[in-house]
Amino acid sequence: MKTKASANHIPVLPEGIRRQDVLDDYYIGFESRQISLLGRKEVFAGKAKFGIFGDGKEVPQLAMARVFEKGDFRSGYYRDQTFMLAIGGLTSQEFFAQLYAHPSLEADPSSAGRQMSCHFSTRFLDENGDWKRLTDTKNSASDISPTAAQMPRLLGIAYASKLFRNNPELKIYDNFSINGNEVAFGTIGNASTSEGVFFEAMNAAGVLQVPMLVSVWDDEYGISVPKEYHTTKGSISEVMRGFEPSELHKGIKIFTVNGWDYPALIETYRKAVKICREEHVPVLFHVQELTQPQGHSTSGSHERYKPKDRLEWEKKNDCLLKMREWILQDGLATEEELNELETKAIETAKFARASSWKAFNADLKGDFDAAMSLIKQAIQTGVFSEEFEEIKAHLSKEQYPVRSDTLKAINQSLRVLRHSENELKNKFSALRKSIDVANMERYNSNLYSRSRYSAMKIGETLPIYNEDSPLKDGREILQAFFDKTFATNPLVFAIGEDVGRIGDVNQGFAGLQEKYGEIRITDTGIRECTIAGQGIGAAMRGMRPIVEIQYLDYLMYAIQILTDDLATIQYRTKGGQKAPVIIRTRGHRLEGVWHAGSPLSVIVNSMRGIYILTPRNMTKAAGFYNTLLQSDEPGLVIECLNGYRLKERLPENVSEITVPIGIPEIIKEGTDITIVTYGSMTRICMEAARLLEEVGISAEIIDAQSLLPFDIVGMVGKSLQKTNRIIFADEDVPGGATAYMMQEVLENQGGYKFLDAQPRTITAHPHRPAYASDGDYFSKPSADNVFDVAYELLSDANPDQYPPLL
Ligand SMILES: Cc1ncc(C[n+]2csc(CCOP(=O)(O)OP(=O)(O)O)c2C)c(N)n1
Ligand SMILES: [Mg+2]
Repeated sequence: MKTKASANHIPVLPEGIRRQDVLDDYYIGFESRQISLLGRKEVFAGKAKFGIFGDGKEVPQLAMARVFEKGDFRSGYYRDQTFMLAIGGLTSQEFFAQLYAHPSLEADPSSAGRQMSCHFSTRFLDENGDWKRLTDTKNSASDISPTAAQMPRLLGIAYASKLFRNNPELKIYDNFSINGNEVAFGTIGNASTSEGVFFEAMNAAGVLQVPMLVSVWDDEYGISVPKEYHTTKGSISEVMRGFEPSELHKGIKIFTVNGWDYPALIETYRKAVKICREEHVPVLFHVQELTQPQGHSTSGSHERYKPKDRLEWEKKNDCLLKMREWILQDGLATEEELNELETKAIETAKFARASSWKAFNADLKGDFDAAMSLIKQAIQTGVFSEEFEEIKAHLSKEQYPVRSDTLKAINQSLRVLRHSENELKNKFSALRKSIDVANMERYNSNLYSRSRYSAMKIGETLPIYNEDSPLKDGREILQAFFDKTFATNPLVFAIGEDVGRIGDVNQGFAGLQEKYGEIRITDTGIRECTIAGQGIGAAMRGMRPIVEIQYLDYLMYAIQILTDDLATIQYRTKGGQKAPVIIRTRGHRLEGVWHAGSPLSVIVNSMRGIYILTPRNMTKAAGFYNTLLQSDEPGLVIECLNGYRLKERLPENVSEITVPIGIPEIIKEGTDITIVTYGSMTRICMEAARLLEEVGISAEIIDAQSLLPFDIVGMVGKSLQKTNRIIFADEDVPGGATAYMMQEVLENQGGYKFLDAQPRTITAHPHRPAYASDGDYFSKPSADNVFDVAYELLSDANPDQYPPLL
């Protein structure tokens, strides 16, 4: 190997790349490798819990960073630390802070210690929750761990560029986009391309023709499983050939390049990004021959499963090593110069580790010292000194004490002092309370928006009617609302199956595509997961998407992305990113096994972080849509499938009404029993109340309206205090959302104190609903069922007045 440039050798560098650029890149790559090596050691030394790093993927990321411009977005996965270092979106200190789980935004701006190592993000929002100028920064959406789950939102990020380019009304939003020039860069591991959602997103990108550039880091493995188990023909670019553009059709452009070939990577990325940025042609960029020098993660060692020859090959073909060889061969630097540069990178990495560790521990120390000082004071009092010596010894023996160790010692102290009434106990108690408050902020805050746009801050604007307010079909109320919304807010767009040409299957968008154009109300393929993702990604760039899932039953296809990505965005970035997308769907009662679903427990329990709203009619639905649109938060609105043709009066102010979130409504007052329900069941319960009235039982019917959050004002508890009997009724499975509501009322609202009878639930049968009218009657709760349960409760209390029916 040549170690020195010969006097007349002219290195062949990609155009516009100077020698110093190459050396700067090599430096970043080498520093990145060092932090990976040190990171693994930190885990084995017990200073961090788990590590997954980007070693072996450095060189292609340096090349990708060279074509990544301000305003662009990354939506990737845990291997991308080199890229993040190269774009200035990460420092080595921050890398270690996240590895240690330092719960501070200053230390770990990606997640404030909430995410495991190498889950990156940049901050889109300022400390007030307002958008920053995203066109002035290099942006990264916040990573999540489920393989390929970066793909749905990636599609939406790319789709936003298309909207900004093609909708002239959006040109004013130059804080979000400059004429849609922004490229959405995706990264994904070779094995993760086997996930269905990868293909779903790629197909959608090909259909939509959006600037989405997906790099596949192919190291031929997915943990221990080699490529022949993952991918047909062992190559994702081969598999995708049919997506390539032809003379007749647009498609996805495919590039392949070896991951150790720095100049080829630079040139190929340039070509790829040009067509992607200028022409909005999606790209698959298959980077081959990559390695994993340290194996998959700190959980195991790859020597266990990789054959010897593969391990040997990986050593020789390490991309950084190959880059080094190329630098020397092309005479861009001497061996000595590279050694010097490497020594500096090693020192920088070590310094980063040391300073991060110091900062992490300095933050812990306050609580630790305060607890230790109280424990020592306790020992000095001579009372329980043996117990306190033990607590002290226990806490002192921790090599790297963390916050929970301190808290365990305080809690143990409080248990020892449980019978004492002295200053010391008060001090322990005060310390525990102050630490609890601080830790709530560190670990439990930001599930929802804390900005001034929080949906919880939006009050009620009631509908206004006059004598002439016309009676309309429910669908027409919605249509009138959406019409005004599209007219006044250019950021709003709607996508979904059948929403465009026919104005959705129930006509809520009827005529609106014709009026506002295909760019505003757009039909999509049948792909619920990426419909949701398309909304998530676009909302992360300032748009206000309404994404439609045709029937609630098919939300199942999108639940993964809603629960893993959308529901966690605010939390996992500690308020650094948001995606105020509205998911519109329709459910509850109609017909049969897959058009009458009401799986609210699945939804409520998987989507904390998203508002779950169940309006009983279309006026309420319009009010909820408006509340969400005025806020900066995501919500799922479930319209009643059987409500589109029911008559409602059209309010004068249909575009202004808002329904507050978390506030139920008493839709019928009563004194004997409280019945809490929502959605289509409200009409059933009202019918039951009429039947009950006939036999002299006065039922109070409460429409919860909003399940997440549920009754934040304690209205149900107050009703129970009056009636002393309660039924929770819905169409979910037994133990589903009725159990959730019951827990809210009996436990959180203290409702158990007011019960004079067993609290009851009325639900559907545990199976899916059978078809047709009888199928519905015998599967879902009817007014007869509600009557029976309410009557039984009254009969138990007063059999003379209410003799048993059966
Ligand atoms: C949905 C899901 N299934 C399984 C896992 C566990 N897992 C984490 S990484 C990984 C392998 C990914 O391999 P690849 O996509 O090739 O990326 P690489 O780690 O090789 O860069 C698996 C199975 C996961 N995170 N998510
Ligand atoms: Mg792999």
